Amino acid sequence: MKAINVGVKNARDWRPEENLPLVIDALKGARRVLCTMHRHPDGDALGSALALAAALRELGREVVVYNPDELPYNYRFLAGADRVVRTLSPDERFDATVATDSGAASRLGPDLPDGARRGVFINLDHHITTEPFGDINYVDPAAAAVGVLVHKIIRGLGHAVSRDSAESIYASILADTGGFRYASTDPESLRCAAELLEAGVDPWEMTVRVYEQQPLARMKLLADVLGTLEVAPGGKLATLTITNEMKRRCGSSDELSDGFINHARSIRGVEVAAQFTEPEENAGSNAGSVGGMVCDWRVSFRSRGTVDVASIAQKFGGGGHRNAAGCTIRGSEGELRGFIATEIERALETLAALRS
Ligand SMILES: [Mn+2]
Repeated sequence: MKAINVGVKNARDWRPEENLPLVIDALKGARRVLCTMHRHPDGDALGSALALAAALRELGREVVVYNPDELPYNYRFLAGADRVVRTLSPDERFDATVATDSGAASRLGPDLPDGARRGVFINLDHHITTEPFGDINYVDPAAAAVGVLVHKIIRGLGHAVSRDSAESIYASILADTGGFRYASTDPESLRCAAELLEAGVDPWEMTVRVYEQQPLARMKLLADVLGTLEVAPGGKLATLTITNEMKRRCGSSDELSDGFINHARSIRGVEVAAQFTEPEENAGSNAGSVGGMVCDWRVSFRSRGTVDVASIAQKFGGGGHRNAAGCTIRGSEGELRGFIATEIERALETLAALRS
């Protein structure tokens, strides 16, 4: 995900080609390395960290990978995922600490060692909004995934990319390009992927592991959630609803509903998809009256690209990116649908006025 630059005024000022050799030098001189990533990691954060960790271990370095949270179920097969530690003891010392895909130091885990104990702090990222929190900031907003940066680092270390590293890099690219479908897909990520196949990655095996090992509970929940699909008058807004009752019935949790909203966005004519999720703490208070249930709905938005959903989310006290944003709105589903459809009409009218 990419958004507006707060770290550096001009994306070019990150000077990735000047920072890459600094990272390589720092890692060449490091014996003990900590790899970490943003909390609640996605496929890019985890895949890029595991790829670098595997390569450094192959080069004889002692590597610890740390993240305090549950790893995404569909990336736990990656080599080294079973060795990720959830806590770090306060007396651990490293020669270098590498953070992948993190955006801000505040998104790292609570056990991150302090300045003296973490060694050279290396920030690997492609968020345009990232903060330059590292001693070295290798940030390339043009990169499709942080895995692409890790690929360059491993080659810069003079090391052949192993199959373990290649699979983790490939997973990171799959995650951030939506399987080579999003606008982030570019010649560089496809060239990188080609080299990963040469290093032994089996694309169908990766597809199966990442996309086709879904828990049955997730499919049952999807069936229930698709049953709530509504297209607002005008056809530009499609909504889905997830209640606690549905999750209970399917034996499912929030993490298993990841990506459902894309089904709503994929309908012809729909510009914006919104997903209404009942807050967990709402337990049972309105059970049985889904249609009219009033609560503080967690609302996620996905846009096809024309409407800026970050600005709609901001009107309701939330935020996010142009094509993916979120907020909380109190009301019934019908009311929410009305509020949001009005905002979308307004946004489309403004755009039409600008064009004419
Ligand atoms: Mn990423």
